[in-house]
This record gives sequence, structure tokens and C-alpha cells, in this order.
Amino acid sequence: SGCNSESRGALVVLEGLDRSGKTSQSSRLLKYLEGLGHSVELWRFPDRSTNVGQMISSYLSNKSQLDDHTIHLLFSANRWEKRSLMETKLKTGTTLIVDRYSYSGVAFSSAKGLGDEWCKAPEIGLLAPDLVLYLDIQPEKAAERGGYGDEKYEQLEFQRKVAQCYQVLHDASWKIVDACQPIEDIEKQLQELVLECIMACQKGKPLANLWS
Ligand code: 2DT
Repeated sequence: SGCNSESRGALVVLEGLDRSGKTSQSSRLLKYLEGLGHSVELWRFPDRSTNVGQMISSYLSNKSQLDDHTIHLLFSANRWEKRSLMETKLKTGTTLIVDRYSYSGVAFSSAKGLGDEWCKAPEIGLLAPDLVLYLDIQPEKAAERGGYGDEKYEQLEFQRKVAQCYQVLHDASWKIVDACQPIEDIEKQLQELVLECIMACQKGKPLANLWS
């Protein structure tokens, strides 16, 4: 084991409500792992750089309207179009830190009233994360943090529903971290959890598909 060329990278996902600290903790993790000499990249979904991503971006900024099912499938397609690159990166030893993934997909759409099973179906066969770091914060607390932007879902009432929908999604790959602790404390906890996960992947933990 160790950092040999045959060992794979880890798929680490950060999830949580808007303003839970996912994005800043993701970049802190990236810097930390780079500092240790790991091969690591920071990804995020939606990936707004693709054609599908641009449709999503226009929807989120209220420049276009789409039926709830349609936008759900676009979010999923946006992950499918990155799946093979994701697999290649992981198999060649790069760890991916991913800011939002399929859990956001299911939580946000089921918060609108779409059925859980329907929401999960298009995610079947995407790569399953080795670790999901859920930054846990009450919607009211998140709303106090310098407010939301102007995008579609950034309203307290909707975030409350999303929080409930996230709750039914967690499985063995999830670690729930209290997002109201000092930033440095959260950072330390995430570092430990990610290192442990990277080691398990180096030792041969197999890549799996959703939903496992
Ligand atoms: P950001 O503000 O993090 O860019 O998120 N969303 C995200 C969904 O509804 N479905 C998905 O599959 C994903 C990945 C969450 C943009 C918003 O898009 C929502 C917030």
C-alpha cells in the first residue's frame, strides 16, 4: 500500500444546505491534501462549464423556466457527462473533492414534491462516493450567515424542506459534521476523515456505483 501508482484516489463529496460552509471547506481540504503531496482535484456540481451546465445555470438564475422533472434530469445528465472522466481520475490515483453530488440532486427535487424513488433512479450507476461529509446546520442558522444570494433555492422556507429531505438520504458513507463549530475545528475533523478514507482506498477498497 502507500502512494504507489496502482492505488486509486478517493471520491469525497461535501453536502449540506446553502451557507453551510461546503465551498470554503472544500478549498481548505484541497490545499491541505496538496500540501501533503497528494494528487487531488476540486470538482463541483452543477458543473456550469458544459452545455447542460449552462442550461442549469440559466434556470438557477431565473433566466429560464423548466418543469421540475426536466431540471432534475438535467442535473443528473450533468453528472453523467462527467462520469467517465471521474472514473479515470480515480483509477489513476487522483482524489476528487466534490462540492455537491447526487444527494443534492435528490434532496432539492424531492423538496419540491417529486417522489424519492423517481429522483434517485437517474443516479443509478453513477460512481458512489467513498465518503460523504454532511455539514450539518439548522436552516435558520444558515440564513443568519450573511444571507443568501438571488438564486432560485436560496430561501429559508425551501431550505427547511431540503434539510428534511437530506435526513432520509444518509447511509454508511456519510459522516455528519456540526457546521456551527469554529471553522478550524471543522477543518481538522474533515482532514482526519478524508485521510482515513484515502488510506482505505489505497488499501484496495473497491469503487462502487450508486446506490450502494
Ligand atoms: P451551488 O450554489 O452550490 O452552485 O448549487 N442543486 C444542485 C440541485 O437542485 N440539484 C443538483 O443535482 C445539484 C448538484 C443546489 C446550485 C443549486 O443547485 C441545487 C443549489
